[in-house]
Amino acid sequence: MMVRIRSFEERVGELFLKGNSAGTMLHLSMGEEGAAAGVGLAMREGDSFTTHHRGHGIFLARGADPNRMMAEIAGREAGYCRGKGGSMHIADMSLGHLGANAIVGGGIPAVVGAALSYKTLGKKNVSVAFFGDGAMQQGILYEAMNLAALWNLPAMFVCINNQYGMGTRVDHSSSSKSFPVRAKAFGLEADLADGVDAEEVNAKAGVLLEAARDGHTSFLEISCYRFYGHARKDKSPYRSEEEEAAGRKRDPIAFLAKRMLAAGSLSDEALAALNQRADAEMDAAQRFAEEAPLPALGSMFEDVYHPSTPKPIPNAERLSL
Ligand SMILES: Cc1ncc(C[n+]2csc(CCOP(=O)(O)OP(=O)(O)O)c2C)c(N)n1
Ligand SMILES: [Mg+2]
Repeated sequence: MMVRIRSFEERVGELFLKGNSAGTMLHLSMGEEGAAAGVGLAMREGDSFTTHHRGHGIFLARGADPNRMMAEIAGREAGYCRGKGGSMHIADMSLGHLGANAIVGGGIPAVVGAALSYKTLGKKNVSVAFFGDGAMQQGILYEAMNLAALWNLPAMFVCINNQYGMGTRVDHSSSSKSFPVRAKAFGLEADLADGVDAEEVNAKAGVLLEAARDGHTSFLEISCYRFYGHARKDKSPYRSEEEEAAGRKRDPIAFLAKRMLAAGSLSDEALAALNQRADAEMDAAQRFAEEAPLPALGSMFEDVYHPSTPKPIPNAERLSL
C-alpha cells in the first residue's frame, strides 16, 4: 500500500507540473505513507473518515480507485466528485470518505456527527479524523474531542505530525510537545506511534480503533517528516539541507523493506516486481485522468444543492426589483 501511495503521488506531482491538475495547490504526503497505510488498513469496512488537505494516501488506503482519484485531481468528469472537488475536497460516501477539507481542523467535527449517528443507530463503526500538527492549535479540535469523549462516541482522532505547518516548525507553534497528553486531559485513550514504522502504527491504531468502537474515544499521534515543501511550489527555504537529508532517511517504505528483506519475508526480486506493479497501475491512472474529458460547462451548478432543495430565488426577484 505504501509503495502504491508513493507511486500515485509521484504522478500527481507530475500532473501538476504539466498543468493538468485542477486548482493551484497540491500537497504531497511523501514520508507519511506509514501513517496513511498503518491506520487506513486497521480500519474496517463501513468505518468513515475525514482528512486534511494532505489526504491522498489515506483515501488510497481506504480503497479508493486510483483512476477516479487521479481524474478528480485533474478536474475531470470521471473523478470522484465529477472534477469539482479536486485534491483538497475529494469525498466519496460509499467508501466512507466524508470529505477532505482545506480549512485546518475543518474536517474534524464531521466525525463527531458520524460517530453520534453510529451510536444512535447501534452501528459498530468508528469515524476517524485525520489532521496535521497544525490542527493541534485549533480550538475546533478541543470542542470535538470534548463532546466525543463526553458522549463516549466511537470516534478516533489521528494527528499526523510531520513537524511543520507550512513554514513553521511544530516547536515554534505548539506550547507543549506531547499531543497524547492533551488528548488524555479530555478523557480520551491516547498513544504516540513512530510513523517510520508502519507496523507499529498499524498495531497501535488497531488497539485505539477497537477502543473507540467500544465507546472509548481515542487519539493517536503519528510522528513523521514531511519530505518536501508544504505544497508543490514550496522549496522549503526555512529548512536546512542537513535537516531534510536526515528527515528523508525516516522513510517508512525503505524501513519496512529493510526489515522484511532481513527477515526473509521479501526478496529483492519480489520488491522490484512490487514496485513495477505499482508504477504500472499508477501510470495507467495518470493516463486515464489525462485522457478523460473535462466536465461540461453547464454542469457547473449541478451537485451544489440536493435535488430536492428548492431553487434559490434570485435577489432581484426576491426584493421585487
Ligand atoms: C483555519 C486555517 N488557517 C490557515 C490555513 C492556511 N494553511 C493551509 S495548510 C496550513 C498548515 C497546516 O499544517 P498541518 O496541519 O500540520 O498539516 P500539513 O500541511 O503539515 O499536512 C495552513 C496554516 C488554513 N487553510 N486554514
Ligand atoms: Mg504538519
